[in-house]
Amino acid sequence: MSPAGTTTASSKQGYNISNSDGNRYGGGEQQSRRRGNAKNGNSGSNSNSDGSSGSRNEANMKVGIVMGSASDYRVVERAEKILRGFAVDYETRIISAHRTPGIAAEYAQDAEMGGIEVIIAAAGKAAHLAGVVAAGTPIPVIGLPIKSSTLDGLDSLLSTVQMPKGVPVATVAIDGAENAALLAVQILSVKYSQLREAMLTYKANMEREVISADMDFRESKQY
Ligand code: C2R
Repeated sequence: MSPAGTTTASSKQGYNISNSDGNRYGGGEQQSRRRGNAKNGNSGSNSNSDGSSGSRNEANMKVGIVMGSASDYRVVERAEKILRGFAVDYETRIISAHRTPGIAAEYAQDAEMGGIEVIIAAAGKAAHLAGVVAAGTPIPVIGLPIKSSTLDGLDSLLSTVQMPKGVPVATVAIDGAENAALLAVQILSVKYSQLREAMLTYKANMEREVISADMDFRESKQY
C-alpha cells in the first residue's frame, strides 16, 4: 500500500555546521534514495542509493514528512534540505486525509512503531492532514500550511492551527518549511544531545551572518 512515491534520506552522523542558509549544518555524508514500497523508513533494509549495504542505523529514522499532494513538494523540499543539513533522517510521503483516508489513518497508527519520532504534515486548502495524523498518534505533529489556493494559504493556516483541545498541531507559518524542519530538529534535540549542539551552532552562525550583513550595509551607507 504505497502512494505515488516515497523519498527517504539518511545521513551519517557528524555536525560540522557552517552556515544558516539551509545548506549544511551536519558534516554527515548524505545518502538519498527513492523507495516505492516502504511504508516507513524502518521497514526497509540498509541499502544506499548505490545499492551497497549502508552504515545507516535503523535508529536513524527520525522525521516522517507527509504532504497532501505532490504539488506541495516545491515547499516541502525546503524542509528536507534543512533536515539533511542537520544529518537527520526523514521520509517523505504523499498521503491525503481526504483522498486516501485509510492510508492516512494507518500512517498515523504505525508511525511510532516505525521509528518516526516527529511528523511534519504539509497540506494546502482545507488542510486536515496534520489534524488527522495528530489524532492517530502520540508523536508530536508539526503542521505546515501550504499556500495552494486563491485564499493565499490563510485557509490552510486556519484549518491546520485551529485544532480542538486534546489534539495539538504545532503549526508554523504558511509555506514555513524551514521552520517546520528546525522545530522538528529542536524537538528531537531533547533526546539527541548532538542535535542540541548543532542547533546552538546554527543559531550562532545565523547571528554571525546578520551581524556581518549589518556591517556591510552600514559600510555601503558610510554611516
Ligand atoms: P492538488 O494540487 O493535488 O489538487 O492538491 C494538498 O495538500 C494541496 O495543497 C491541492 C491541495 O490539496 C491539499 N490536500 C489537503 C489534503 N489532501 C490534499 N489539504 C488533506 O488531507 O488535508
